[in-house]
Amino acid sequence: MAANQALLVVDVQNDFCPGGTLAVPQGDTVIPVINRYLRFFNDKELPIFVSRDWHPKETKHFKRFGGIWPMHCVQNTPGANFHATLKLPPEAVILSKGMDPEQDSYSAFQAKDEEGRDLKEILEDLQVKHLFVCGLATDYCVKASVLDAIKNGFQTFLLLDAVKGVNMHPQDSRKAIDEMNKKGAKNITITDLPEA
Ligand code: VGL
Ligand code: ZN
Repeated sequence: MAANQALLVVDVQNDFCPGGTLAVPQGDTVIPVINRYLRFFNDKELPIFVSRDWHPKETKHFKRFGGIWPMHCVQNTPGANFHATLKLPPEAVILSKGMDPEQDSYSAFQAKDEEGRDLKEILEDLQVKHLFVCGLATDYCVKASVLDAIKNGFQTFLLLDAVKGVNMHPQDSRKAIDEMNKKGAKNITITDLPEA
């Protein structure tokens, strides 16, 4: 693999896993596969980004304040922690999003690192050209992140065996994948990686 590739792991947080307040059905079942991608990229010293939903207690994103979602991923609560079985290497860059109480922000391209830099800036700095995306949820944050990656000119790969959707309507994930593919995302699975 060429050096201009990076991995983006979207929102693998307790509240999106079984037992959480906005559980993605079987959301935790993709974590072992995500860990294999993490190991693969880390072994090759390729950059790894992990986004997290990081909401204030009061935000228009939540039902109580006019949005569509139950409370989830409130800053500094256990629900906002990365799932305990996710094996994040210390080099992984954490990007937080959803802090603005006035708006929904689903895309990791709306997220910022500790220094306030956004994903696009960092990827361009590192001369990343190919972005590999996995995580939760297929039909929301993964979709928004993949579509933004394409818009921003990155060749974008959807890691099909390492995503799961909310499926408020039963076909939502299927439709999201179709839309990502139509816009140019390529589907791959772990066996497509060399020597994975
Ligand atoms: C997400 C719904 C609400 C996600 C975040 O990470 O996909 N979904 N907030
Ligand atoms: Zn959210």
